[in-house]
Amino acid sequence: MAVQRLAVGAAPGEPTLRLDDIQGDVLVGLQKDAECFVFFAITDVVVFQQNVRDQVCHVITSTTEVVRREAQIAAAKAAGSTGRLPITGVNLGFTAAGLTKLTGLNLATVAGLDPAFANGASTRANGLGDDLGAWKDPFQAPGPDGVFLVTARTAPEADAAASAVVQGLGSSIAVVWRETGATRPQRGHEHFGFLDGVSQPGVRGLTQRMNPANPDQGLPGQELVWPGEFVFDYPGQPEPAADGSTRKEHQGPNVDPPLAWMRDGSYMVWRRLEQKVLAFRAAVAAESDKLGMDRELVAARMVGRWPSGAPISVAPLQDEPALGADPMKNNDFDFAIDAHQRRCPYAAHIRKTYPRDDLNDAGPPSLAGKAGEASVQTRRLRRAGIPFGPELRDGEAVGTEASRGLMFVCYQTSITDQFEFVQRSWANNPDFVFGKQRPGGGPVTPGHDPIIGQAGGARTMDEPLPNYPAGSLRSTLDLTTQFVDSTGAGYFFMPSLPALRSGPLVGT
Ligand code: N7H
Repeated sequence: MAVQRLAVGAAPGEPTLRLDDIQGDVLVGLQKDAECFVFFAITDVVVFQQNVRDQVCHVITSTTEVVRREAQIAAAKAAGSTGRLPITGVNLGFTAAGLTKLTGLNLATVAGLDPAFANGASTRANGLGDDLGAWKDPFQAPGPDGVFLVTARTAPEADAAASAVVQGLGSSIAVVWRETGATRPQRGHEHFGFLDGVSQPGVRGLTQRMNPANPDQGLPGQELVWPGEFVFDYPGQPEPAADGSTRKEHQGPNVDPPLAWMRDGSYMVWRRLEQKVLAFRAAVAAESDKLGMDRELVAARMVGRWPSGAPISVAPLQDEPALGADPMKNNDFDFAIDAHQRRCPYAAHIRKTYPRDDLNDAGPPSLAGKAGEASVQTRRLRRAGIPFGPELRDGEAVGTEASRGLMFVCYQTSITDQFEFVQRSWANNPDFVFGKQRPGGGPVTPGHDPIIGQAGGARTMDEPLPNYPAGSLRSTLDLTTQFVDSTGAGYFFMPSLPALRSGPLVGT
C-alpha cells in the first residue's frame, strides 16, 4: 500500500471526501495478506436487512478506519516491528440482482445506472472475449446477490472472520461461492513473478502531493484524479475544451449518484482470473529462442515492467531492483517520449491498460499528448486484487496446472466506461494505440495485450525486440494460447455506510 501517501483533508479547490461513509477498500484498500470473498444469495430479505442493520453495519471497515490503520502500520514499522498487526477488515457489495431483491426497484427504469452493472457480469462476458463456459456455476446467470470481502493477516484468520460474518446472517443468506486468496511467499508478486500494485491513480482530496515539480501528481508520475471517477457525488475529471486541452486542476462535472442512496458508493468489478504459469513460461521460452532474446527481457517487454516493478521505459535492457522498490521513481515516466516503442512495446500490459500521454491528440500539435492524456484519465481504475491458489509444484505440466491466479478487483463509477473499456477497447484491440508510425513511416498494428488481451485464439504483439536506443528491426511475438482465463466474474455496488444503516436498501 505504499502506492500513495495519504494526506486527508482537501487542498484549496478540492472536495472534502466523506471518508467515514466510504467503504475502506475503494480509495485506499483494506490492509491484507489474505482475503476471503464470500458470495451469497439472499434467501430472506426482511431478516437479511435487519441483520445488516443490527449486526453487520458496525463491522464494515470505513475509509477513515483504513487511513488510521495505515498510520498505525507506519508507526509500528518505524518502531522496528517486522510482524503484521492483527487487523481484520470487512466490506460488502451487491449485484444488480441483489439490489432488486432488497429495494424492489426495477433497475431498468433507473436513469443513469451503468448498463454493465444493471445487466450483470455474465451478460457482458461475450463482449469482453470471456469464455462463459469456463465460468464456475455460481457466476453464471443469475449470479450471486452480494459479496463480503473479509481481509486479515493470514488465510485462517480471514476464513474465521468471514465465518463469523456469515454466521451472524443466519439463514437469511445461502453462500454460493467462497474463496480465500493470499499474498505469495514472494510478497506482493503475482503468479507470473511480477511485483503488482505499483501504480494506482492518486485521488484529489486524499493523496499527498510528493512531487514539488508537479502539483497535479501525488508520487512523481502518479496523476491526481478527481474522486468522482471512483465514488459517486464528487466532481469527476474535467472535460476537454474546444481545442482539446484540459486544465487538470479544474474539477469536472459532479458524478451524480443514479439514486440518492448511491452517494459515496462505488462499483466494484471482481474477476477470477486463472493464470497458466507453465504455459506462460513455455511461450516466453519459445519466443525468446525464436528471437534470440533473454527470457526475462521478453517477459518484461510483455508486461512493461521487470519482476522487481522497475519500468522498462526507464530501465529498457535489464532489471533495476532499486528502481522497482522506489515509489519516488517507479512511476516517474511517460510514453510519448518513446515514440517508436523502443523502450516499451505499445501493447505491453501497462502501456495498454494505462497509456498515459500515448494517445494521439485530436488537438493542435502544441499540446503534445496532453489532450489524449485527458481522455485516458477518465479510464482509470483503483485496483485491489489478491492472488489465489497454491504455489507451483513439481509434477505439474502444461494443461494440468492447478487452479491459481489473481482475484482481480477494481473500483470505478462506470464499469462500462472504465473497466470494460480498458479490457475491450484497449487490451483486446490489436489496433490500439491507434495511429502510431514506424521509424521510417508506415502504420503500426500494436497487437493484443499479451497478458490479459482476449482474442479467442492466436494473439500477437508487435516489436518484442527492443530497438533501443535506435534501430528498426521488425519482430512479432506470436502467442498461440491465452495464459489468463476468466473463470467467474461479478459486478457489484459497494454502498456507503449510511446507506447500510438506514434507507431503502435495508428496508427503513
Ligand atoms: Fe494488470 N501482471 O502480472 O502482468 N498488472 N494484471 N490488469 N494492470 C499491472 O503497476 C496482471 C488486469 C492494470 O498504471 C502490473 O501495479 C495480471 C486486468 C492496470 O502503469 C502487473 C493480471 C486489468 C495497471 C500486472 C492482470 C488490469 C496494471 C504492473 C491477471 C484491467 C496499472 C504493476 C491475471 C482490465 C498500469 C502495477 C499503470 C498493472 C499483471 C489483470 C489493469 C505486473 C497477471 C484484468 C490499469
